[in-house]
Amino acid sequence: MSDFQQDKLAHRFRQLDVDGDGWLRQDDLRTTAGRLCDRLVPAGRSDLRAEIHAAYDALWEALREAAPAAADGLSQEDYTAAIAADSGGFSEAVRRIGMAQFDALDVDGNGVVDPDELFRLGSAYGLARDETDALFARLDLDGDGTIDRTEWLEAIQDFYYGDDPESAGALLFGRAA
Ligand SMILES: [Ca+2]
Ligand SMILES: [Ca+2]
Repeated sequence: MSDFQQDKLAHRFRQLDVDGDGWLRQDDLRTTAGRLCDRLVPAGRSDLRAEIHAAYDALWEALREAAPAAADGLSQEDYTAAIAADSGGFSEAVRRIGMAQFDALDVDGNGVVDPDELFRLGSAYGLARDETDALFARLDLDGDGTIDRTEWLEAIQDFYYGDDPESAGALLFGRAA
């Protein structure tokens, strides 16, 4: 794993370690899932809330499986090592979270995310319209003016496993999530 990848995961670890005690525990992930739901899931979509919580529980199980020596919490080193050693459970849980995020983002349910829908998410995280529009342009890999499910999942995958600082995935969790 490159220094750039390690830095990205260290940054993500600090975001996920909500209480900031240096240990990632299931409580941290449950808080993260709850905040994501509050910011993203439209009213009346309790099915999506449940799916996001279930997917974060699956993420925790996958991390625990990949870091068997860790007790009830993972250090930053444990977290990075668990992702590197993952046998598939982590990437599957990340994909599951990404799918649920996409469904929550796609407020009008037309199967693609448009710039307004991305801004709705970004503004909940304090991003300005020009920032979410710039992110949108990078996420829209084929340039057709919408983000489809494949493009969204590719960016998330790229965040965890990619090595290109200029990619959309590298920016995804910068300030946006
Ligand atoms: Ca849409
Ligand atoms: Ca597109």
